[in-house]
Amino acid sequence: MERVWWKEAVVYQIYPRSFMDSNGDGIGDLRGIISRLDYLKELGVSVVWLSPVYESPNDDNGYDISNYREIMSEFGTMQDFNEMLDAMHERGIKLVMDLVANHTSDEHPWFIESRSSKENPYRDYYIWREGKDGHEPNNWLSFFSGSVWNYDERTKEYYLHLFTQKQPDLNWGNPRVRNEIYDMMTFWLDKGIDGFRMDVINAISKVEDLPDAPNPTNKRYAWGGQYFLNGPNVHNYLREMNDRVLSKYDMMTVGETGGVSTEDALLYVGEERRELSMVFQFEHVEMSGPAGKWSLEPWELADLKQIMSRWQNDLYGKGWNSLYLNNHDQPRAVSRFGSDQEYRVQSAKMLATFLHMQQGTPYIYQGEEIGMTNVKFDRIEDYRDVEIHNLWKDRVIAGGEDPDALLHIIQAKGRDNARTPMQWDAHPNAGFTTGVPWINVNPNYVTVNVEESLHDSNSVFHYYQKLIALRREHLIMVYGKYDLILDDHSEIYAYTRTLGDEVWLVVNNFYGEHPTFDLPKELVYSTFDLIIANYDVDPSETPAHFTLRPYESRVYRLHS
Ligand code: TEU
Ligand code: CA
Repeated sequence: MERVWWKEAVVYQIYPRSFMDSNGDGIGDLRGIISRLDYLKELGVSVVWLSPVYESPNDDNGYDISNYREIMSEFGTMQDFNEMLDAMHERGIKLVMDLVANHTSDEHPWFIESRSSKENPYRDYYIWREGKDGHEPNNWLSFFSGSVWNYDERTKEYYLHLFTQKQPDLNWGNPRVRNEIYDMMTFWLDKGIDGFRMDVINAISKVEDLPDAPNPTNKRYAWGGQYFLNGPNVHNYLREMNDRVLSKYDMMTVGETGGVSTEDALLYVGEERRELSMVFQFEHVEMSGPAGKWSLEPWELADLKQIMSRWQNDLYGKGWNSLYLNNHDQPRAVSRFGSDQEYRVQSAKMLATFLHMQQGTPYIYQGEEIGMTNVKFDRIEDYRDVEIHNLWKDRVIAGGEDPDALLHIIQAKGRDNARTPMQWDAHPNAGFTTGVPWINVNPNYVTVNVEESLHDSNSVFHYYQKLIALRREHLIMVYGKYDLILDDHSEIYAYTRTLGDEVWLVVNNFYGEHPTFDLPKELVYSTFDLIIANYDVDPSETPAHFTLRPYESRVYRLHS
């Protein structure tokens, strides 16, 4: 595979509202980010992905943009932005911005024009339809509960919104819309940013006639993803975007693409396709069984192996993977895939090893590098996420479901798990703010925090630092071929990486027991060295046979 900087990078995601507050208003901001760049440099990451910082009424925390060319006033000014970008570049850190172009805010001037009359020149910037027999134009279910349609009194038509009512979908079929987006991208790239993370980019092309979705269980609304995910023109639009914008810069792109198979993904990231650098696939964060996201069904190690290995194998030599276990939309990785109790530190390190040793660009979500955990708020009022509140209205207030049962699920799966303030130190509010934080801090900040992690040479932080440093030294971590071993083992997830005549063996214990590892016979070696491990390893033990401790991880280099 061709060597490129973004394949060799480690990306750190900042959710600005919750990262660092510089002025005591309880909301993270750009000057707060600037004040913590030395921390990121110490960690060693080479790229920051910054969740949206554009002007927004914050119905969905910045994923509802009312002006693409201004900074949200709560976050600072364009001058702060310019300073932040320079400060990152001075430290050798590149900046990837969030591109939210499937929809805007309903407070964007384009939408204000669009809804004002059917004849307005901006009418066709959005997707408007007449009702059908006094109902919505079709039965599609929104990502955030209820219909995707909202009736607008003024012109007596409905507009489409896959997310909240305040996030109307842009009409990408209109070439004027596409030109506006390309110009806006050029504006930011000319400022010197290094790439885009593209929000729900595989939803920008809807099928022309917007048919009803199949509705076997006869609910009021039904999932219509097949009519808007990976739609008929999505690749034409991305090629056009690539020709007009992306190809002109040395940049990276990562498309957020829920619902893609590996075959679909290769159409976005195939090396010859001239579309995107990589995509975020969702299969491993959607393992929870038929009831979907809002269920407590446990995930299975066998499924995780099968999914991750399929992505490793199917993209190998053809297109690039991204690697992530959590982000601002997902529960905390250590709570979900590891253990956030007795073995928090060990399991956080194990998960990091498991992920960073695979092929692809790893993404670290803020706080993951110190093993931050899920939070449990006891009252629905303490949650802030619009998705959670819409769900609550739909299922408890309108639907009469048991509030305690739903709260329990929200505590495990809700997006606010990822959005509590970054835990900097043991001062009140975790050192995030001197004021009242916009969302409560996780009470475990007293022990789980950056300051503590920096002092402890055995911390999760120092383990991440080592993994990131290893990637800079060893091309095998980036370009080596992945092969799953011990496929059927119920507790161990093990694999090898191979580059030329170099072989690395990666062994991860996903549970709190003491399984034994036996090296498959075909893997012969004469000498070995230990690359990294999350426990002290007895030097007399060999990679041929050993017993693992709870959540233990080891990486060996095998010499033939
Ligand atoms: O997310 C899109 C998406 O489909 C999911 O990640 C979704 O938010 C999640 O599964 C709901 O549980 C992107 C952003 O990452 C998210 O924060 C925004 O809310 C959404 O788009 C709308 O812009
Ligand atoms: Ca602030």
